[in-house]
Amino acid sequence: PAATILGYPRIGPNRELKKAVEAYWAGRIDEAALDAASHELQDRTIDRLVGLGLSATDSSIPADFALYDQVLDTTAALGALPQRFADLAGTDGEVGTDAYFTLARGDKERQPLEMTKWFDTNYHYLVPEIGPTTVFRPLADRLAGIVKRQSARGNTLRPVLVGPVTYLLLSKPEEGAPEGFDPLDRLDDVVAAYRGIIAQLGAAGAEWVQLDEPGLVTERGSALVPLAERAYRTIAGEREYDGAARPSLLVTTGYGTAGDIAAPGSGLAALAATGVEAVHADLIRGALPTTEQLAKLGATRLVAGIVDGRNIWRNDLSASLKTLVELEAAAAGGLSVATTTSLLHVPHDVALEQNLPEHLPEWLAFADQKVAEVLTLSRGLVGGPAAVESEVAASDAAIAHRAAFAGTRVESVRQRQAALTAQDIDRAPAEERAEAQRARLDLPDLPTTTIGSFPQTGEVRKARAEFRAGRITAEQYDQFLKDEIARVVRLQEDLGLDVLVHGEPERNDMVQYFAENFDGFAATENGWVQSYGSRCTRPSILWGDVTRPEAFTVPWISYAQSLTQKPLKGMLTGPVTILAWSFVRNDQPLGETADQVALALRDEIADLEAAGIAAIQVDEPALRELLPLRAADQPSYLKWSVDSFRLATSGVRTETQIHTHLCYSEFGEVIAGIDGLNADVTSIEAARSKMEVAVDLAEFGYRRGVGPGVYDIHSPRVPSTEEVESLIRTALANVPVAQLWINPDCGLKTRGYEETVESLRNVVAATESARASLLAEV
Ligand code: THG
Ligand code: ZN
Repeated sequence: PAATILGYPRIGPNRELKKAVEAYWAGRIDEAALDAASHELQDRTIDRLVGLGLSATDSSIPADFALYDQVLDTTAALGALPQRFADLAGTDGEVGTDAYFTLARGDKERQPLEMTKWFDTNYHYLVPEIGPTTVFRPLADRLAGIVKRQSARGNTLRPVLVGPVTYLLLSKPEEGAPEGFDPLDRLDDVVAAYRGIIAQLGAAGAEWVQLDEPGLVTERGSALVPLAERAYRTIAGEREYDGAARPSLLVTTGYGTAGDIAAPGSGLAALAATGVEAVHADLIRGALPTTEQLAKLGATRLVAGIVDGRNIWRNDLSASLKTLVELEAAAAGGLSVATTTSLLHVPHDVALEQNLPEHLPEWLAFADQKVAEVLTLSRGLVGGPAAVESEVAASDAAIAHRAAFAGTRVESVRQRQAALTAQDIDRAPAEERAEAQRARLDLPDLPTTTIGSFPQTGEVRKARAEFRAGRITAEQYDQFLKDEIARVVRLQEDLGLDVLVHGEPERNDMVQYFAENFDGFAATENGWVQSYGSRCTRPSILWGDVTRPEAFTVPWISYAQSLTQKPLKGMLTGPVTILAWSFVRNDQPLGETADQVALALRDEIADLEAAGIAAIQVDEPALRELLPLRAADQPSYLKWSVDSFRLATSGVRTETQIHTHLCYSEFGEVIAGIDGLNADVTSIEAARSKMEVAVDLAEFGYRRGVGPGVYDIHSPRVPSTEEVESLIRTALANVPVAQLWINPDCGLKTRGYEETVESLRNVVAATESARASLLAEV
């Protein structure tokens, strides 16, 4: 194909897939109805892509239709069930629809497969569990069925799988695997199954198969190239499998530079030498391949990822065409135009947005607009600039408009940033702060608190919807929220918690809420992006210089504080998380944008402090998420990210306590960064990892307040008092009592009230008993 995309949003323009899948789980529709709904969406998606101009017959359109997750689809196509789920296999080892969803969601006895971040994105995949005896079998019936169905409709699709090296790289050793076992040890076995899958897809009519190998762009990328060479020699070395022609193969490397970053393109050249017909490079997050490496591609086609799959800004077509023309001259095997990654990370269609600020739509490209950009660039490459003159002129005009638009550069913001000094990110020494805060807050040993949100009940969501729809007045909605806050404050007093929260009923999402209250941001109405399974978020668009027109959390927090004598925490989301979960302007370094968000937050924090709030929490759950994939890029990231948090939080007095909250594990990697945040109290997800973080903290020698979670809020299970006591004991064995806080793992937003109240009651009881035994010891 001359023009292609690596993947397309699966959720549907009106979240049709989400609705169908959730209806199936709830038993409202049967499997036949789920199939019908997903087939209908597949048909509509393909018809849409053909309508936009992609060819229906030359394998330009990827068959990328996971019901839940593409890594889980690959697990199913390999029949790679871990022992603990072995009973789910069908008679030939196949993974049926219910088995597939059981892996994703668990059942009464079993935890689901672990969910974790897909590279440095906000998409989460299900981690395969691979052991020395995991059986791999070619079981591509579902994917082959999709290919055949579309073939009957006249469409030749290109089925997509996660490639073998990346699949095993993203896997974890199955429980019980011997010490030192690495899933990549099973490469040869898995490769044999991939050959079988590719043969099945070929038999179903696929002319091309796409294998995604973004694992090659990670820090382990260089070391993985020899493994990839071995794997792909076996898969692609011959044009025929057992006498039947195999489909052509495209290997993609989105999200960075494949292989050695010192020799851009060397990873592609190594893949090309194995016999694959096409290799793909990400030309935005990755480096441009050198001419020398391009020469080594020989007859292998280069698929140039030049339209950004990670962001929503309109492509600079002039610049892209120039790059493509240069690449074409050097790529003897031919050049195709493509996206950098699957379009899974962006919403469907700008045209579905009716209420964006007037200036914004022409700057943007969602998935459908990106398809058009790919096609325009491909036509420009074939027909020369004259063939796409009007499209290029429109792109030039939009980019010029954006650069010159007033809100893109706000002088007062620029001046404030230019005047920042080292003092602006510094506070009094931590010990001095701890003492002043102890005197002010007057807390017991092992103070108890929660992370911030309380259950968002159907009632809260209903009231918000009614207000949005104009069915209740602003006054009525306000009163509803106040009543809800009062109820949550009273509940916390009854439970005997020490530092209270207001519960956040006024917030839809911890990032969108801030985007809606800052200038420089726009929220979408329909810009849903899959986060995991059927769950989606609507990332806001950070398009201009950021300011905070007026205090917006202060009224809620002050009201809540007025209801209690106990300290109540102000609640904010930190700059890094706001960036990580938004679409961020791409015309200046992220660190500069982070500082602007930090200054807006700093203003809000100053107002909270002036209103008498003694403890302010600034959450950074996404600090780990944006960590660059390559070690060489990590120190500069940790510098700007940590400094932006400090810029937001260092304007307060010594006796004002700054809290932060982090989740999504792998703390070992960022513990120095966490220390650098210089927060007075840090709460961390820990219950699921059985307090391993407490050991990490001890090894690091962490000195400030810390609350490793003692209640796993990701499960409806109520922990017993004994269980919580045992976690507190483990924490106390590693963290001095003066530093230790007691709190759940994360916010309570997704939990129900019944289990929340019971669990918190046990947390408080366990804390009281721990305090009693501490007293008994002295
Ligand atoms: N907010 C944003 N991004 C996030 C999270 C968040 N990324 C990481 C993590 N949290 C992802 N987790 C979730 C958890 C729940 C949901 C989405 C992402 C979710 N979404 C609702 C749904 O799909 O039905 C829609 C929510 C809404 O109406 O806004 O439940 O917290 N930005
Ligand atoms: Zn959390």
